[in-house]
Amino acid sequence: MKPDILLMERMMPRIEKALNDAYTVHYLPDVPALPAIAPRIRAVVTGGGTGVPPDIMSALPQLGLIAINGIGTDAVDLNVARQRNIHVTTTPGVLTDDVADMAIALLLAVSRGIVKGDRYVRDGKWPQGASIPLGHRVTGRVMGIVGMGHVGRAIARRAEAFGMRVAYNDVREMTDVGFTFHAGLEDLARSSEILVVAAAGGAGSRGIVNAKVLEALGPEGTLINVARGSIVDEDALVTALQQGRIGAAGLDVFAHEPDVPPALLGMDNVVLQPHRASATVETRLAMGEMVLKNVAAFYAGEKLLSPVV
Ligand code: 8YV
Repeated sequence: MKPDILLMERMMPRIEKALNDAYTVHYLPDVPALPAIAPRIRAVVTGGGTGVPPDIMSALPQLGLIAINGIGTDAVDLNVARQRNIHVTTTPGVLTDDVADMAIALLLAVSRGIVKGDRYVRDGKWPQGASIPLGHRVTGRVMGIVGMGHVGRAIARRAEAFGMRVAYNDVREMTDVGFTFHAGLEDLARSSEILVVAAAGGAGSRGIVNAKVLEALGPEGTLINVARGSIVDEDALVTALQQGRIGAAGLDVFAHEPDVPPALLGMDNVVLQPHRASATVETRLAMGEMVLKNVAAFYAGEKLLSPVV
C-alpha cells in the first residue's frame, strides 16, 4: 500500500505525477475531513510561503517530515518540529538565480516604466502621440541590499554588472564580500537609491523595513521586495507611497498573500507580482526533484538530501 502524504500547495504536473505514482496524495483543500486521514499522514509537502499552519501540524500525530518546496522556513514552527522530532527539508541553491533575476526584473520594470509602456502600446496611445513619462536609469545608482545571503549576493552580482554600487545590511558584517556594510537599516536606506529586501522571513525580521527606514530611503527611492511581505511594515509602505515619501516599489511578496492592499492596485509607480520569483519551469522542476528525493529518503529511512531540522 502506498504511504499517504498531505500536499498543501499545487506543484508542477510532472512533480505531482511522480508524487501520485509513489504515494496516495491528499491535496489539503480537497480533503473533506482531515481527522479521518490524519493518523496515516507521516509527510507533508508544502510551499515556503504556505508552510504548515500550527493547527494542521498539531492535527497530524504521526508527522515525521515537512518537505518545503522552497527555501523559506518562516511558515513552519521549527521549535515545534524539533520538539516532535519532525524533519524539515528545503530546496536550497536551485532557486537563487531566479529570485535574483526577479529583483532585477522588478527594478527595471519600475525604473524604466515597462508595465506603463506595455499598456501605452496596447491601448493604442502611441499612434495618438499621447505623452508617456521618461524612466530613470539604473546605471550608477546605489543599491542597498537587506540580507547578504545567497540571494542577496546573487542580486549584488547582477547589480554590479549593471554598473550599480552596492551596500548591504545583515546581522553582521561579512568578511568575504567587498560591499559597504551598514549596521543600521536606516543608515543603509539613507545611503541607497534602491533598497532590495532579500533577507529571511520570520520573527527576527518582522517589520524591520518600517516607516523610518522608508522615510530614510526618501522620495526618489525605490523599494524592491523578493523575500517575504512580513519583513516590510505594509501599512507604512502604503502610506509612504501615498504620501510620496518613497518614489516607487516593485513587490513580489505581501504580508497576507494572496491579498494585496487595495491601495497598491491603483498606483502606477508600483509593479506587482504574485510571489513568482522562483516560478520558472527549470527552477520549479529542480525544486520539485529535491522535494521528491527528500520524501523518498524519509520513507526509505535514508539520509535526507537537504534537512534544516
Ligand atoms: C516559492 C518561496 O514561491 O522559496 C521560498 O521560500 O517562497 C518561493 O520560492 C514557494 O516556496 C513555492 O510556493
